[in-house]
Amino acid sequence: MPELDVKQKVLAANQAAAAALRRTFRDQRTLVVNLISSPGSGKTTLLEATVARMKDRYRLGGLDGDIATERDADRLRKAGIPARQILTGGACHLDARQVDTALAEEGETLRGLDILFIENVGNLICPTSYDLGEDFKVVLLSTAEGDDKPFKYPAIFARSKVAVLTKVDLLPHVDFDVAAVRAQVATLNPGARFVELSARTGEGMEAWCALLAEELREKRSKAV
Ligand SMILES: Nc1nc2c(ncn2[C@@H]2O[C@H](COP(=O)(O)OP(=O)(O)O)[C@@H](O)[C@H]2O)c(=O)[nH]1
Ligand SMILES: [Mg+2]
Repeated sequence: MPELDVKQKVLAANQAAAAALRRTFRDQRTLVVNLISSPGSGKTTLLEATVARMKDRYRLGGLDGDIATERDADRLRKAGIPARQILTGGACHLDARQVDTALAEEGETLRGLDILFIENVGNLICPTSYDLGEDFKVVLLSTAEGDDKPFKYPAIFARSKVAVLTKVDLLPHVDFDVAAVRAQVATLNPGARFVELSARTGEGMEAWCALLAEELREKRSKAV
């Protein structure tokens, strides 16, 4: 079978599994956020800071995709929420079946949450094509990574509802043109929300948490 056909079959199977997950999340009234970025952009740190601000008011949980180690799920558990690590067996992205299996194995603790965060495997390429049944994707870019990345990795910026610029506390120390990044994101995805924050100083965290709360409210107001 030609390689292209194989890839299309894999993606079609993933799409079916994602559609089933999306129905489950709708029935459970859970907002699901798929976080995607390069390794080290600050996904887990942002989740830790988010948990610290939101866990008293919302039931939160996490799934963490990685090639190796339980480190990220451990960090989220330490932050005070249920979390499960998914080891992908070398794959550079999570797929919907892995999410389904992890949720089934975890059982009650990740069921019926207000918000489920899925931290994808770190890179800006493979996770782009794999729907996980999420409500929306969030792409993160840190100020340490260079301000040319949206145009270099256009698909993920085009498909993410929210773009988060992380580590803004480092701006005085790096050459990074925030306006240029905003302009690239606006070109690729005119409707995208753009959030600038630092999980370290807390700057921008209120706006990020408010965005999540608003998305949850909106999902629930639409649910029948
Ligand atoms: N200065 C600064 N460092 C941060 C910030 N957020 C994360 N980091 C650091 O960036 C590194 C990678 O963060 P991590 O959350 O593990 O990234 P992940 O691989 O995307 O999950 C760690 O050393 C964090 O302490 C931030 O807002 N400011
Ligand atoms: Mg991480």
